Amino acid sequence: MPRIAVVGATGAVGRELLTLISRSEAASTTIVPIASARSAGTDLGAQLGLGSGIEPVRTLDDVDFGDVSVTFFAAGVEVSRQAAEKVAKAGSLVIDNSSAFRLRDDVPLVVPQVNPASLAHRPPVNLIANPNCSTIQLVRALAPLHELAGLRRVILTTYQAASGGGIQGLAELARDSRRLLDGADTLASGRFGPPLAFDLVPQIGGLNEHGSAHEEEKLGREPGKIMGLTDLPVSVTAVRAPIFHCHAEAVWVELGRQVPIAEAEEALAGTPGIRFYKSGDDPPYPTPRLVENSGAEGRALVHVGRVRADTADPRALWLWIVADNLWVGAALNAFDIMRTAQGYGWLDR
Ligand code: 11C
Repeated sequence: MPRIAVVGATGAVGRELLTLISRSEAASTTIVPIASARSAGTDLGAQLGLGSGIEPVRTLDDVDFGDVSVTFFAAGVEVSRQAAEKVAKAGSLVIDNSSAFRLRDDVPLVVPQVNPASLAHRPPVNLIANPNCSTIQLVRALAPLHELAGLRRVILTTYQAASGGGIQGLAELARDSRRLLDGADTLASGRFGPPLAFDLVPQIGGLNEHGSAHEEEKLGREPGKIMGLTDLPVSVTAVRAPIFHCHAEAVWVELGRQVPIAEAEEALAGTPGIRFYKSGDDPPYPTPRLVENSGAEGRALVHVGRVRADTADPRALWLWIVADNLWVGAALNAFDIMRTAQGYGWLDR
C-alpha cells in the first residue's frame, strides 16, 4: 500500500494536509505523520477525528523514506533545509512548503492551475517547491489576465491573516484581543513583532539590505518564476492584519494593452477555481471572513472582486483577491501538485 508522509503534521498546514489526504482518494494510502519528539506516539487521526489509516506520530529519524512515495514538508524553513534533500535522495518525492528551495533553478515551483507542465517530467532532484501562500492566490488571479493581454507590472499590498504565523500565531491574536477587551493597557511583543490585536503590522519576516521584508521578497520573485516571466516587476507591501484566516490582496496590474473591464471580468469569471464577484452582486466582494465561512467548496477557490479601471493609467486595472491561506495557499496546492504529478504518470515509478 502506498505511504504518504507529512513532516510538521501537528502544525497549522500539516493538520490541513492530513485532513485533505485522509478524506481524498488517497484514503487508500497509509499516512505517516511526522513531528518533533514531543509529539511522538500521538494518535493524530483520533485527535483530528480522521479515523484509521493514520499511523501514530513519529520523528524524522524514525522513518525509512525509501518506503514512502511522497513526503510533504510543512515544518518551516529550517527543518526543510536540514532534511528535505536527504528524504528526496532516499527515494521519496518531496513536496516542500517552505521557502528553502523555491528559487533554485533545478526545483520546479508549481501552482497546478498556472504551470502544470513544469511537472511533465520528474525533476532529477526529486523535490518540488510549493509557493508562498500569498503568491499562490496572486498568480491564480493574474494568470487569466496575462493570457488576455500580457502582464507588464504588478504592485500590491497584502492583508495577511494570523494563521500565516501558525497555530501559535492564531493563539496569540486570540489571547491578546481578549486581553485588550478586558482592559489591558499594554501587550508584549510577540511572533508578529508588535502585538497584532486591533492593529496592523507592516512587516512580515526579517528586512533585507533595501528594507524589504522577507514576505515581500518572496512575493516579488516567485510569481515571475511560476508564470515564466522572470523579468516581471512585482512591488509589494506585506501587512499582517488582525484576522484569523484568509489572506487578502489589493492588486494593481498593468497589462500590455487597454482591456475593457467587461473583458477582464469575463476572463476572471470564466477561469476554473476562481469565484468572481461583480459590483452589485450580493455579496459585492469577498472578505476574509466570508471566504473562511464559505464551506469546503468556497475555501478551495480564489475569490476576486472590485475589478476596476485605473483612471490614471488606461492599461492598468485594480483587483481585490482573497483566499484561504492554509488551504488554497498551502495544503490544497501541495496536494494538487501530487495529483498533477500522478496525472503525468511518473509518481509511482
Ligand atoms: C505568512 N506567507 O503569512 C507567510 C507564511 O514562505 O511559505 C508562509 C511562509 C512561506 O506569514
